[in-house]
Amino acid sequence: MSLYPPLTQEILRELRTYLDESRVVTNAKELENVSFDQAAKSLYSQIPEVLVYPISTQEVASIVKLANVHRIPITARGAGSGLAGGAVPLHKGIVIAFDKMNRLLEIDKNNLTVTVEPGIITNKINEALESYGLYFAGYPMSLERCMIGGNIATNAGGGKAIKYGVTGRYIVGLEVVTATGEILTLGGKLFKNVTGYDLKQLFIGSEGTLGIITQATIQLTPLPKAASTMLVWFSQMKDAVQLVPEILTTLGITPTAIELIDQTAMKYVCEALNESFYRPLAQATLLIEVDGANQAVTNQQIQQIASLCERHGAIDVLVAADAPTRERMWKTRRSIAETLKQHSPEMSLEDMVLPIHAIPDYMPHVKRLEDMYEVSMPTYGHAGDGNLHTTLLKKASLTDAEWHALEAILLEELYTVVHQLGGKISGEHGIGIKRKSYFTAMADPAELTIMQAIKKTLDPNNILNPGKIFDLN
Ligand code: LAC
Ligand code: ZN
Repeated sequence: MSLYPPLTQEILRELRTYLDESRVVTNAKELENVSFDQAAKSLYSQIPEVLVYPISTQEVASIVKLANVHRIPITARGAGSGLAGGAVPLHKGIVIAFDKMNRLLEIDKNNLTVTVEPGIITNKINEALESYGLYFAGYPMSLERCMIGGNIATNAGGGKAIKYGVTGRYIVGLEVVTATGEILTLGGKLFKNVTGYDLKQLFIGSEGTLGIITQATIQLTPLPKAASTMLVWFSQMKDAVQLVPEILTTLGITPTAIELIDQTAMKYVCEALNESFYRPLAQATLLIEVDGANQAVTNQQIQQIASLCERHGAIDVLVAADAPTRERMWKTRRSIAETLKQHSPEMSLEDMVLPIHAIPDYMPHVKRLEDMYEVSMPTYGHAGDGNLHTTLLKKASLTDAEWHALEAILLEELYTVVHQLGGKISGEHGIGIKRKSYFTAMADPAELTIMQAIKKTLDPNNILNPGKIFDLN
């Protein structure tokens, strides 16, 4: 039995008084399109009762007020590029899609900010800023597809977090519609603000469970004038991962990125892209980048890092000689998730985060579990900030049901290792539905109780993305 009442014709009629007919959608095909995200569809999907496309904050507020009165669940949706089932309307109800709230409202060069609506594709923000010599540095790897609202709702991270941090660091102002339909304006064009509790930060990364983001002001960073990028191949995985903290601590250089790609991930992605970066003798490859104001300096820094790598077991180094080669290196890295999904649509793409010094202790466990259960779990990711994408690929010989049973065992094992090494089960994709049971089992009970109390206070009828992150008792 559903915990929520059905969405009646009367509620639909009311919605159509706020939004024109064409933006209140009930046709089966379109509802199906928003029933899942990038988490395995066979496990995580649900068809909502209605899909709405607001064009203003006022419209969002009206929809939420109505839903709150009738206790109808609401799931806010960006591009549906999330990986934890966060955008799945688990309890049906209303999906609010932000495709039509996608304007770039203001570039304020003098205050180093840009103000946007949530439905803008993240990369479009940076494209618009390029001629100003500015950019939003916290963008995630899926920047060509994802929307900024989803990035904020998940506090998404990316490949340059060592130097630049993640989304939340750059969100200085936020407009949020609360569960009762109030419009909150938090922060502003301010790079510091300790005026009361930092409510803005509470909404960032709350996966749509505490409020709905309708506008954001983003702090900008000067676009670096130079960057140097290289691939470094290691015959031994342990040499590559042991080197990561060394690179960060011994040279006095903060790289922009230190990305890890293991042998299987590199092989598959190079085959898919027809790219030449695969080396059969290399268990691991690091993609390392430094950026700065001057090409001579970044070149010299990348050479220093290359020498350190060569002294510690690197078997080959390729420094990108030009921008197209740099882009080929990054494209290779960015394309791994999609490539592995092609191999195994039922894959489980993980994003555990560890203290960087614990990565060498983590990797042998992946190998141990691969051998023990005869599965392939390519591991790649943001080694420089400890955030790894171990990806559980479905064994072809298993049925979906058998695979999902094995997947649960593997996840339990991996998450236990991560926990024991001082890590957390999600560094950038969030808990959503997918990790809810693991998160609630592993969380400190006192921490979980506070989170649940916050949810109950801000969303007394539990209408905002219910059933995500944790359940309420
Ligand atoms: C990446 C996504 C999967 O790093 O987070 O490619
Ligand atoms: Zn990632």
